[in-house]
Amino acid sequence: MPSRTALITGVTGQDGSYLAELLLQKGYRVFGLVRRLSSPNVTHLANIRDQIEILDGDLMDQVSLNDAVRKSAPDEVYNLASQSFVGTSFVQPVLTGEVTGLGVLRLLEAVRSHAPQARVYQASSSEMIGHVNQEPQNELTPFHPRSPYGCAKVYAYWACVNYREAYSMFIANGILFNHESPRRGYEFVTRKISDAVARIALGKAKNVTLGNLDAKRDWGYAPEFVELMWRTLQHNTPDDFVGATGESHSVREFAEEAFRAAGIEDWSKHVITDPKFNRPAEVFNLRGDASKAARVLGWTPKTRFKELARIMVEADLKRLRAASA
Ligand code: NAP
Ligand code: G4F
Repeated sequence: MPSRTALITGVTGQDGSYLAELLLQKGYRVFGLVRRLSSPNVTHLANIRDQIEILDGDLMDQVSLNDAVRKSAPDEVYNLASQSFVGTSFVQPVLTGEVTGLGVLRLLEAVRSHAPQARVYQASSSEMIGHVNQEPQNELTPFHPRSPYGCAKVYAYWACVNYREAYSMFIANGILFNHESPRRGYEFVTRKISDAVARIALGKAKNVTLGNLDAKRDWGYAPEFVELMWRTLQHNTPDDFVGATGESHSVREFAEEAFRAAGIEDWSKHVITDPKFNRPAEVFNLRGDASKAARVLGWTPKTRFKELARIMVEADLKRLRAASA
């Protein structure tokens, strides 16, 4: 098969960088859309920077999206760019709506005009499900978003379904439950904990301050989720798939497991709570049912909860030790 071309938005992020690595291994020509920042944020691309082609662009800017799609002439487009932090979406709701919601429509328009045959993957979120009324949650669970981020993702999800139906484009949504890794941003709770645990274990910090310890999430391992994204676009018809592990654990349990991974048994001595980290509306409990992805795409996540906490803590210990060597 001749090599295929992919355009990844959000290539500098956690998922984008893992996906770029996966597609390069599969022989793809990979273009990455990168927005202009005063200091380039390419840490996660260090190992593959010379193998991918960077295009300047921003989900806020239609012209740059048109150009990026035209220049890359992609067979597959993976839209992983977004303002992805739920907490910030309460502080910057309009920006979140512009980027995470309307930005997707801009990209769809760019693809419709310049590469209508391209297959499109939209990284939708379990935050769309939000306030759950069903356990576990699958592709048919109704949406009840609880944040401006969740609302923006619902808009984007339906824009994708609409363009699929209206223009017969190949557009697929991944309804992705939380997935983490050593490349997770430091503001997300798992990485905040793994980084703090490593600092505490190395004597560089004493405590970590968190919000709601009772919130429960279905936490998977990001490199396995980008495999699901790829498989979704190889399927013969465009369809929407949940990505999840089927296991749900509280923030408290993650902290407990992370401290244990660093050899600290009494985790509660090091965890402080502060309501300033609580959200105006919380998603209390998520647990996904990814049986459709298993049945149709042959995708099943392997890394379980304890292993994930261990991977993240060990990576942060290694990073901090190297930094102080
Ligand atoms: P991430 O690490 O926060 O990466 C977000 C990416 O979006 C970064 O590359 C960022 O670029 C880029 N971006 C932000 N604003 C942009 C704009 N205006 N124009 C162009 N690019 C922009 O997120 P992630 O965890 O990899 O998640 C990937 C996607 O999956 C996101 O859409 C997220 O909402 C969705 N999702 C994630 C999860 C999860 O648990 N990780 C679950 C469900 C859905 P900079 O480097 O310049 O900031
Ligand atoms: O790690 P979080 O910030 O992730 P959240 O809100 O679940 O969103 C992530 O997963 C979504 C998929 O469901 C993605 F769409 C989204 O882009 C992002 O990747 O918070 C997880 C939970 C929340 O209930 C939060 O209230 O942890 C709770 N939490 C408790 N203390 C905290 C903290 N969250 C953060 N970030 N920081 C805390 O100190």
